[in-house]
Amino acid sequence: MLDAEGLTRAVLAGDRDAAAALAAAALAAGADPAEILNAGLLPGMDAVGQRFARKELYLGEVLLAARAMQAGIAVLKPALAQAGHDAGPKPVVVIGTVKGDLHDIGKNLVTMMLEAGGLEVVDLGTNVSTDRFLDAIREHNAAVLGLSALLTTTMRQMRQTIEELRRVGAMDGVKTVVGGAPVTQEFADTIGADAWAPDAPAAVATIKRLVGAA
Ligand code: B12
Repeated sequence: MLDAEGLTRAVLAGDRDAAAALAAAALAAGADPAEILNAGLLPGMDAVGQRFARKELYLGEVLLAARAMQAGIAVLKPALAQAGHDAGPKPVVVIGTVKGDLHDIGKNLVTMMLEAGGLEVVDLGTNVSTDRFLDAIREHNAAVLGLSALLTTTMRQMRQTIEELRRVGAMDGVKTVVGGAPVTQEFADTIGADAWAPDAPAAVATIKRLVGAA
């Protein structure tokens, strides 16, 4: 059975063991992994964000909540990724959270869902410099570059990264997609990104459209 409220509470309480156990129990009972994520784990992180904004939580509590969320996601990962196993070469998406920014929960979700959607993803992690993006694009012959930013300050880094990669000629034939809570379509347009997506399912649809795989 899917105990969505229990999962939400586990994230809010920063209880890693409960988040993992409830996610595993829901999977074992046949619940849809996307439903476990969307109805159980994500509302917990939303509530954490709202309470942090109202100064009802300390940063340490947010970190614990993030760890609980990641423990739940780790349990779901194999089930979420199961769909992505067809044969043949897959377009490569290089993704990372831009320099100065350590938030990675949303980017990890996007990565997971892209893999589940049959794309190959090279995830560079967080605090990724333009040089590291450049090396990875070249090494893996990327079709798409995905940039994530959660801070209004690091959104600016997205522009710098895109401009620098274009300046050195690394972006010919490479599409850029940007995302993260403060990032909007309007911002994506102003920094010359090819696309923006508000969440992980939309990121999959958008990237598949860009690489002609939809
Ligand atoms: C968890 C969290 C943390 C954790 C991060 C843990 C981790 N491993 O990620 C910790 C505690 C470390 C942290 C630290 C900080 N944080 Co913080 N954090 C959050 C919080 C509560 C949740 C973020 C989250 O994970 N959301 C859940 C995920 C699933 O959503 P998401 O990231 O938006 O991702 C979805 C979409 O945006 C999209 N997406 C994401 N990336 C991409 C990429 C592409 C290519 C595409 C297409 C789509 C896409 O798809 C995702 C899935 O659906 C937010 C509040 C909030 N509501 O956003 C604050 C928040 C982002 N943090 C904030 C701040 C201020 C900080 C700190 C500066 C605090 C401090 N004083 O030190 C530090 C900065 C550290 C750093 N240098 O990065 C502020 C930012 C304010 C601002 N205007 O910039 C926020 C908004 C909180 C607030 N209300 O004040 N934080």
